[in-house]
Amino acid sequence: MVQSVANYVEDFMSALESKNPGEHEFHQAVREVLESVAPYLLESPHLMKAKIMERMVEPERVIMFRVPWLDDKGEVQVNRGFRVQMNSAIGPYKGGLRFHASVNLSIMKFLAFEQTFKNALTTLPMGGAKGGSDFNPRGKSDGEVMRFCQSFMTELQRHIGQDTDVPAGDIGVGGREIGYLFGQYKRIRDEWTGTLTGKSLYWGGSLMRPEATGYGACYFAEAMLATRGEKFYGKTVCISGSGNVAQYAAQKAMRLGAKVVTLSDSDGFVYDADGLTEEKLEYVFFLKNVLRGRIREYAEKYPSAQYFPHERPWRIACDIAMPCATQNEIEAIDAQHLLDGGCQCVCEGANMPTTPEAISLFYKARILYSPGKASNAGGVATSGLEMTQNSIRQSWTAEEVDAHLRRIMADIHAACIKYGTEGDGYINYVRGANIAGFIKVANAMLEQGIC
Ligand code: NDP
Ligand code: 2IT
Repeated sequence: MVQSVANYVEDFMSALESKNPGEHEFHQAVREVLESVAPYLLESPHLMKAKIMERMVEPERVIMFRVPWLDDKGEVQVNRGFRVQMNSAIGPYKGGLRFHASVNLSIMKFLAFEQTFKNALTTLPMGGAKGGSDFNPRGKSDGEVMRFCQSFMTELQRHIGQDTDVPAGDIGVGGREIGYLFGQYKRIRDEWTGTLTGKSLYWGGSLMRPEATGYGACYFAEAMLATRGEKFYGKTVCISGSGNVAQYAAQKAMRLGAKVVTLSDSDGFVYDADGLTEEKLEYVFFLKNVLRGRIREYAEKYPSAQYFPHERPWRIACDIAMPCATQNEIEAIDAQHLLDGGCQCVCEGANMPTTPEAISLFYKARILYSPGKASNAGGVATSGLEMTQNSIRQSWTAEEVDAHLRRIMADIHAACIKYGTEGDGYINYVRGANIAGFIKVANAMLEQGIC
């Protein structure tokens, strides 16, 4: 059995790799899911016969388009836009938009593939998609960002809709960008619907959506820690990133009594041995969301902090690590540093931030480790709650949304335990999340025939 699982995975992967050459992130994401679900698949002839896995790795639709816009100097700029509509078996396509210079088809496909299983885990009816552009918002004026968003939406609008595909934010796409995108969508389609989530509270957004990914990750980490009789209280936490997910992960971890000692951006990280406070975090919100500055400036303002350029925070000793920046930001060497520093729990806020080699080190060390598709699902889950509120033309209170979010994160944790608990009691959250998400999507696909 072990041999045939390995053979199956290798045969499948070599076919996938030759059909999708050079798409390394997509290969990585598929391999991780496949390794988890292969034993289950091989014992399910009906799924094998229906070629469920072969169908899951083929996006239902890939849209790639030109995004021309005028910069402040009056020069024409051209970017590439994407929307990968991966799977609509359990609901309309749903997933964020990423604006970052690194965006390419491989990254879009990996994110859309992950999103399909993540969305299934939320228990809400949402299919999987991802989109974005290689547009780099860094250093761009508000006017440039607006003109880019308008051009991007001029094409995207024909492919989306409240019952078809509902985009949201991701790296480089926050409240400002969602506003410009929504404005253009409304102008062209002449309709006011909840076609985007992450909207402002002034016009259809949900309370708690900005907080949801970071808070949800902390609720998930709380549940993981509880399996070992532990809590956030008194723990030291290293967080990477300083954007939406990192900011609210830091806020919730602090409010649960932990000491958050690092934040980062793509230029380096800050280490504050005294820990963040509410006042310091308020400054981070202002620095990153209003001034759109660099995390280096935190160390200039607070002498208790040191700035380390071109480095990641993982060599700082901590009990809990929360990677909240980007994919593959914890490599094997970083994982070893974390383990050497006594880290007991790695809870992913970002998508696929840990390389396979690093995951395997965590697994061997038997520490708590959760994949993003489980622990960062609170963001898209709250997007699902925003869709519901838009549909019924009502707004729920923060307490109501938070209660839903807590329940959803608890349910995802329970699903991981159900499908991921190993013989010795160790909870393999990767396997648990992959199998739970896969079963739901696979059954839905099966029941809908060959489509
Ligand atoms: P933001 O754009 O708000 O913040 C991203 C942060 O990560 C910034 O600090 C950014 O630094 C840093 N970063 C981005 N790219 C890199 C890189 N290549 N190397 C180092 N640092 C980098 O995005 P979010 O906080 O929304 O997203 C962070 C992660 O969480 C992503 O993986 C995203 O897919 C995931 N996620 C987001 C959800 C959401 O609701 N927003 C939901 C679930 C997952 P800089 O300012 O220098 O670019
Ligand atoms: O990766 C993610 O789950 C997100 N960027 C959020 C997607 C969403 O639709 O809210």
